[in-house]
Amino acid sequence: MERYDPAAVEAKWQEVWQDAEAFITPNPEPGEDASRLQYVLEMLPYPSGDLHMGHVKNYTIGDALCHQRRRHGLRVLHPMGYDAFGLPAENAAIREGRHPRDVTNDNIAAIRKQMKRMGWSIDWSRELSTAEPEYYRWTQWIFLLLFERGLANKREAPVNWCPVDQTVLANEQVIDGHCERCGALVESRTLAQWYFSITDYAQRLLDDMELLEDWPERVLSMQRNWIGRSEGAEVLFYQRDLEASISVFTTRPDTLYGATFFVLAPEHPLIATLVAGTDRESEVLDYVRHHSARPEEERAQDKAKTGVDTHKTITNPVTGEEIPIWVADYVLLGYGTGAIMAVPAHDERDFEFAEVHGLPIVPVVTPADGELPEGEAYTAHTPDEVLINSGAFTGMRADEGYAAIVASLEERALGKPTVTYRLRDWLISRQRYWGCPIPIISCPDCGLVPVPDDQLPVVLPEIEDYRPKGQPPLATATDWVNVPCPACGGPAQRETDTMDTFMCSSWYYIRYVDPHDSHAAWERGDVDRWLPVDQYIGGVEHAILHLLYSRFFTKVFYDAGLVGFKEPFKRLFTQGMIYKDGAKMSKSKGNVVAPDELVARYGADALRLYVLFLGPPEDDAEWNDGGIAGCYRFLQRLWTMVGGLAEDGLRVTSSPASPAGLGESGLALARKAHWAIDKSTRDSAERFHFNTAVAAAMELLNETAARRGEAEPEVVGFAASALISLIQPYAPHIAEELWSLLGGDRLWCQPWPEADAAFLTHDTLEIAVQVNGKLRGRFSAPAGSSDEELSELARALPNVASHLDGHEIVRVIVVPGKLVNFVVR
Ligand code: ANZ
Ligand code: ZN
Repeated sequence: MERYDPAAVEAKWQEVWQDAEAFITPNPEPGEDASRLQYVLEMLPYPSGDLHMGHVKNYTIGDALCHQRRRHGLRVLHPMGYDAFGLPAENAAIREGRHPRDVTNDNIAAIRKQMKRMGWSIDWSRELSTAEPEYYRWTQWIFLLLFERGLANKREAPVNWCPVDQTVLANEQVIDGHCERCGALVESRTLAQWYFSITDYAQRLLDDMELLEDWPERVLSMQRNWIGRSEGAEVLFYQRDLEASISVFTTRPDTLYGATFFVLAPEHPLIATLVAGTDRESEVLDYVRHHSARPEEERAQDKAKTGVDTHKTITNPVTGEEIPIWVADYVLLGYGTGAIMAVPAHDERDFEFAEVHGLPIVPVVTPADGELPEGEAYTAHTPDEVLINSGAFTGMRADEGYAAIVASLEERALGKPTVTYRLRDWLISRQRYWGCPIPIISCPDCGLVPVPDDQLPVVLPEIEDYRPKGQPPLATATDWVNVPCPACGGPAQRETDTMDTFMCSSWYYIRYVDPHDSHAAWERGDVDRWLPVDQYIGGVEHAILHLLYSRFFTKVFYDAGLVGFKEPFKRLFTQGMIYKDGAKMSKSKGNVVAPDELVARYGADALRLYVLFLGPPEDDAEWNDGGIAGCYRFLQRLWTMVGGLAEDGLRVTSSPASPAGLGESGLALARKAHWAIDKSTRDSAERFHFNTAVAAAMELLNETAARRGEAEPEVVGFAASALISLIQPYAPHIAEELWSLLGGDRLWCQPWPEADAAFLTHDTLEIAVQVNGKLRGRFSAPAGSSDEELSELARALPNVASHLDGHEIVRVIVVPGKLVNFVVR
């Protein structure tokens, strides 16, 4: 037997698989049994450099599932692609004086090579890159679909502007007021921007969570919070000088009598008119200038409540009183209506503000026992609380008061019940080069005109300098920008913003169905046969935006009759992170373990095995350099043992038909093999606990090695076959090699082994019995006996009974499957 040489074995089988087109999965024929189709998908990588260990874990989990499902007779779609547009490649290109396309394609080439080296069973015929015109032609088509459906709008809005990257940032790219990418302090600017109306879908994004099976609860709740549904009322407050009403959103209309002041967000459009020509104008506008720039997340959490008095008042619609109007940045423009009625007695933020600025505090709700807290807002919602100081509504229970006040406002056309969502429209414009061009032409006469379908794709123009200089880089390509209007033929200009890359990655899972179709983005028939994705696998860092945007797109496609399903990902699995020395493995922490070096040293199989062996895959795991060596040694032992068995003439063997007639050792080994099949199938298929599945295979190796001299050769052959078969999804190369060494063929398409109940149920275990730690007897018990059953059986042994006699049993310690210890006095 030759030495285990992973590099040689792995190269050999990768070639075999490629020649056999083992993992290429054509689309099903129209009549084909759809229950056999499985779409297993891992989130596509962003090609910013090499693959890191997080990718290795992600794709190894997905690959293990694919192998198992194929071997369960399912037809598995397992594609791969690259999320190839985006800032990091562009910034790297600027640094290196290269074209972003070249940087990206080099990275893709490196990643592809690494992926192939890992031996993942990917259908490479479906490979795609979102930065290729072949793909982004359809991203543009989707943009126009949204545009035609009224879901893509251009409007002026204050945006987060990164002065270093010279681009707009989404709210979630602003961390503590700084740019997520470069760390620069973010500024506020007003720009005309493209938005997708995802907010129109807020309620459906909530309701359809019902259709999601097996999504992690924490991801569902993150989505729910992000959407942030709030029920309440809209109330109109009349402002005399403006001769207009300003509307507020409140979740507590029952507290309307306690609204003692009114607050506008600094960006509120009425402020300038309100203070125009007054002696407060310069101070108020000064405040507006300085406070609009602060990111909303920060403002929402802020303790110090800054604000400025406009010296204007507004009428409380129920008390008729004039209450002061303030401008303060704890009120956000983008939520509700951008204005609030402040009820300091019952809202903490308003209370702090009133304290700081000396504004009146009037309690209007009190708990049933009448005790209002001192020096703080009363915000608790107790069931029987009642309204006080509330005119005709005084004495009502708060929930009745709520309904009655809203009804009376509605009667006077001063308010109505409403639902508000925290979710914002999706800002998709980016003022950068390396992205998908927005297929719109702006004409002075016709407005915003879609680029006609036969002129798609709008190909990204070649330009000299990608560096942003205040205007989008595409604006410098004047020959490209200036085009005749498709509607009237007059001079017009192309849109010079590019799209947020989240747009590219929100529909790729559909394109995989037919990635090279040049006539359509997809064919509905094929798509409806494969989708929704049966199992999606990715990092929890994408739990919100990527999934929400993909869900939104799918609903738009559904509404347009382009797909027959409402949710793209039926099941979702989110993997835990890999830590090293207590910190998340990342380039910036300098604690990255590079997959390449490990593969070179131990082989892809050992690395695959190790990332699965780290622990339950949903948990965060600590990297341990010694661990992979352990997995490598296991494979080496397996190699040596199977090599020996092959020399002894053993072949791939199926299970003995029944336990009858087997010797003691053969029976024990056959049982162990069935136990391993049962355990590793259940642990991996039901819970994705590949770690315990691998551990079961390791136990089976030990048992086989120990019993090979005594057990019947067929049983040894069976145990070895089962072992190889079970580790195939994790270490497919060595498994294939050893399988063929035992005379087997194409393990990747052999049926998954089945555990035979006849070998499982009668398992008995030998239990030792101690009294005060001294061994007093042994007995056999069926595996799976409960603690109570075991202690009953133990107590019945004569020698144990005599040692218990006359003593008080203080404690019974049961070590399941091993030991019962009576502690007596
Ligand atoms: C009066 C009131 C009384 C409120 C009370 C609360 C308690 P959620 O539950 O998160 O939806 N609000 C409304 N729009 C706002 C904005 N643009 N910026 C900051 N705060 C805003 O929060 C809804 C409540 O947040 C609303 O109800 C409003 O304050 C405030 F005892 O109105 B409430
Ligand atoms: Zn025109």
